[in-house]
Amino acid sequence: MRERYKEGSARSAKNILSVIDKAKKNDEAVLIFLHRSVDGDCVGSASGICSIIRSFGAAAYVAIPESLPENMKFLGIDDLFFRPDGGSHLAEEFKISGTLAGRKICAAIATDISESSRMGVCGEIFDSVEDKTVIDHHASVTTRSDNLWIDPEASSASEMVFYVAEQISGMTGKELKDILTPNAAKAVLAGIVTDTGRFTFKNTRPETLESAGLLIELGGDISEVCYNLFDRKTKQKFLLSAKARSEVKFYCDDRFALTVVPYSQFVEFNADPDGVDDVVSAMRDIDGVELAIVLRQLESGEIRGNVRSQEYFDCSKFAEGFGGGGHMRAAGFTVYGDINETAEEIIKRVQATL
Ligand SMILES: [Mn+2]
Repeated sequence: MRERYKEGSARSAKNILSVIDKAKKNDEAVLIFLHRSVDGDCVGSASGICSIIRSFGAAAYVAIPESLPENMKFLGIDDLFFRPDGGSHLAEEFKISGTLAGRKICAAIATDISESSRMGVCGEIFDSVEDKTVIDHHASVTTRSDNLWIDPEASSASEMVFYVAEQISGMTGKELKDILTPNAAKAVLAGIVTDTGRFTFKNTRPETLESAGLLIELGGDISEVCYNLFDRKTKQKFLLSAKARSEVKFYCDDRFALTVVPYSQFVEFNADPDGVDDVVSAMRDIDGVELAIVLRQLESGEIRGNVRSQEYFDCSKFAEGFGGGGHMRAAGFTVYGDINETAEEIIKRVQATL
């Protein structure tokens, strides 16, 4: 059943094994990269790769451009991360000597992203490393490397990483449970759960469920993952989400739903930036709505757009018009400026295309 991923995952597994060899031989470290506005899939896939590399005795860290969202703390994977602007001992050392615990960086592996422009403060580091490997399911690729595995039909980068782990197990004879720790398995499962909307999106294939089943066997607790990533919420988040839903406006004969959440509302409800994460798919699921967009303004002035469609609208292409990207049915972008003017520009562009 997993036949379609065989060639790509085998190639990627060989790349990772050679990176592990190189790191061990020279006592150097591997850095793994993910995208900014971190989500379950980039965290899950990067953690999976980090666990694989460490299980063979090589040094590896996940370079993260922002703090891990509160709803992912339950994963218990804090020890995998290195935040370049985080002020830790590692960050200070890296700033001064470009090393991590005395080791030079010998290779970069990007998961769920291939472009340094979407890695925030970590992008510059990714660009500076010559040996690059990419495992991603986003179609847009600008990074040049022989070691790319891109499969836009895969549900998630995390599912791809699971196949890489399986291949590495087969190639080395090391058992899968010794390659993916229980916490890493849980993180990889969280990645698949996130990008498939708990196995409800069209990207959920039989092999996606099969892999999720194996990850549960390895220690991933599916109800813990779903509860923390989807259902659990603070009172503040609940109230802000209700406010954002009540302010939805409809355009294009009710086929387009938009809600705008200025920073002042996050302050009013004392809610975190992820306070409206659950709103966009709820809007997309309204009968007759093809396209849903949530615009939120963060403390930094950054305006984030989340774009979801039901059947035919190309979210990725639309987000690219604002410097972002993603998938056909789910995409995002970040802009700066006035949130109401941004909303007007969005309405104009949607009216011209939808
Ligand atoms: Mn993804």
